[in-house]
Amino acid sequence: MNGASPLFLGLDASTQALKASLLDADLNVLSELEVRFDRDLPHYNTSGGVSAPTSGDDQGTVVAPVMMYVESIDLLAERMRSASWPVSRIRAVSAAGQQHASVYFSRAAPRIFTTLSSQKSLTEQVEQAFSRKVVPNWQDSSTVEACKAYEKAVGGADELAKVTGSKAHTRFTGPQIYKFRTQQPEAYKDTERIGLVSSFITTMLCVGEGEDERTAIKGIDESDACGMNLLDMRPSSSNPNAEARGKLEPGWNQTLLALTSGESEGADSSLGGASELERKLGVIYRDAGAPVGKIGSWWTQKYGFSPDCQVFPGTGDNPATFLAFSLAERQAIISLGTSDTVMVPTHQYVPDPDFHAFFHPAKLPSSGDAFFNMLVYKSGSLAREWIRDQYCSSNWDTFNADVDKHKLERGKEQRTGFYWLRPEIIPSGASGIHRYTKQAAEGEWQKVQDFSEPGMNASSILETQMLNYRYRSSSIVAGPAASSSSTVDTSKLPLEAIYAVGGASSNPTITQTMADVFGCDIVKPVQPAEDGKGWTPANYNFCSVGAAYKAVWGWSRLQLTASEKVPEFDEFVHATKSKQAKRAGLAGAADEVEGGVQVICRPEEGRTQVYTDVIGEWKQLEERAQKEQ
Ligand code: ADP
Ligand code: XUL
Repeated sequence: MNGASPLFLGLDASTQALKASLLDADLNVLSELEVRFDRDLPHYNTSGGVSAPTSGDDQGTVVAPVMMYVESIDLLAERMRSASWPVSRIRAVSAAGQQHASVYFSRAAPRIFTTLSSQKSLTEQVEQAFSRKVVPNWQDSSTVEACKAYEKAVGGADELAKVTGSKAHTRFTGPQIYKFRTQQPEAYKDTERIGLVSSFITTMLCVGEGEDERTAIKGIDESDACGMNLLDMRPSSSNPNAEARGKLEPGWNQTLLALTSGESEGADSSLGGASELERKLGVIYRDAGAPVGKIGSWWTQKYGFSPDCQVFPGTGDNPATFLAFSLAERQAIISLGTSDTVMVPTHQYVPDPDFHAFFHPAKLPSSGDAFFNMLVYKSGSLAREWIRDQYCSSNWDTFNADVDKHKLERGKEQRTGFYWLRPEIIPSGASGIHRYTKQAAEGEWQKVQDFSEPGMNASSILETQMLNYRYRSSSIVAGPAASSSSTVDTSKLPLEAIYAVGGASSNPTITQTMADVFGCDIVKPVQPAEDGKGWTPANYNFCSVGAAYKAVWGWSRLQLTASEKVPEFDEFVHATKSKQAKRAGLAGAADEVEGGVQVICRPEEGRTQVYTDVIGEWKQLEERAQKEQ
């Protein structure tokens, strides 16, 4: 960290921790810090970042104290000071937040946020700024009734997915607000504004004595708003309510606002109906690279941030992670964590009740449509671990050897297994363990109790998972018609490169199987090693780094002259990383695809066709297994 060159900050307010990444203008990650809620703020008595259930809670309630999140901001600022982060050089900041979770600001909030003393902490001053003391967590499932009402209001799950990009989900913000309004109407009435965690952190970055009350509470980022079941994502051609401003006309859906606010259910008119809820939700930021303000005087006076530090809209943790990879077309991220998550960019709106569709979190309003679809699978690492423990001596090396020994081969016995240990998300509600074998190419698939050798379960689960991700990626890449009619052309390979991340991506057999099934390279982000000799794996927190990339992009845009072309986010990140590679003398290295990306696995000759040949039958077996559950 030499000289006085500009620095950039990305924050990640996730389930268990508040994390920060400090970057330079070349997108190098210089340092990271975090505050872990359970460990560092033990007086809130959380476990995994959430409160223990109380006797009065509805079934499925999962919440966290809003003041814990506030105190984590105080503590993070103190940690930046203790670590001597040169915060006066930070030119821009952007945050990411746990998706779906909502924060409720009281009528007093705007005044409180603009009259803060820099002598005191936020914790000491902002308690009265919230009309609800808890933040419903994304793991909350207490809103089943609200979800039913949501789907009914628009004509079913498929319709709701078409309108809002997802079917009704208990964790989504709209059903959560519905529950709050029905159960605590007085507190709802006393609510000045409703934000997401991302907009809450963004708001807190702008607080301080002398700030403007009218703009003190920040709006909601368009991409994060897609996780609310409230935003109408339909293209204007199929959206009767859309004004003619462009091809895509997202805005809050009036039918769903009327339902959530109680207007269409005959709720007390003093609650204000749909228009009051719309006011509470505030503006939607369509350009995430346009600043929402500068860092507040509380930050400049108390911690020495520069008054020139720009604040860019916060977004959801998944959209921010998506940004950390700045995917080109036909690239995807597959995260092999506790659960497996697949994120695929697309230029078409591809709603499907099984997936989530989000607007691209950093697109220029003037550019074409851009989205990403997210698939979430419960049976990720937990199911692989279960196979490892049951059949592979609790050892990943044995699991890997079993995968190699029993992988699908032409002309040999074929095996497929579905291991839905807990009700699955994709396919929705699938459960149980189902195994099938076929002896010859023209034979029939038979359901079997067990395979002839225990180790066969290892290849079976891994191949099924990867075929599943390939099939669904194909349907996203093919566009809405293919997705809705299930007529995916499985002979084509959907992707050209996959970023593999998460714990299980360190396993070379798992990434090799991924490469073979998808028929494409598996890549990892890298950054120049500190000793200048080659690349080092980028083991940083992708979510806060993605948020920081957005801040660098937004800030760079402000430095352009009027005649200079504003670059797209992805273009900007690629160009900056290539510059970074050149500067480090590493451009063109044999294993480098482009600056900052390294190939870790390539498909083995001939293997992909083996999977292409079976994927259609595999899909039929998946449907059969659901019927036989
Ligand atoms: P999360 O962020 O969801 O908590 P991680 O991304 O840290 O999870 O991934 C944790 C998972 O990684 C564990 O559940 C474990 O099964 C898996 N994992 C770690 N090492 C390996 C390995 N060598 N092979 C397969 N899976 C692994
Ligand atoms: C996504 C989801 C989680 C949270 C975690 O739909 O619910 O990934 O965003 O923070």
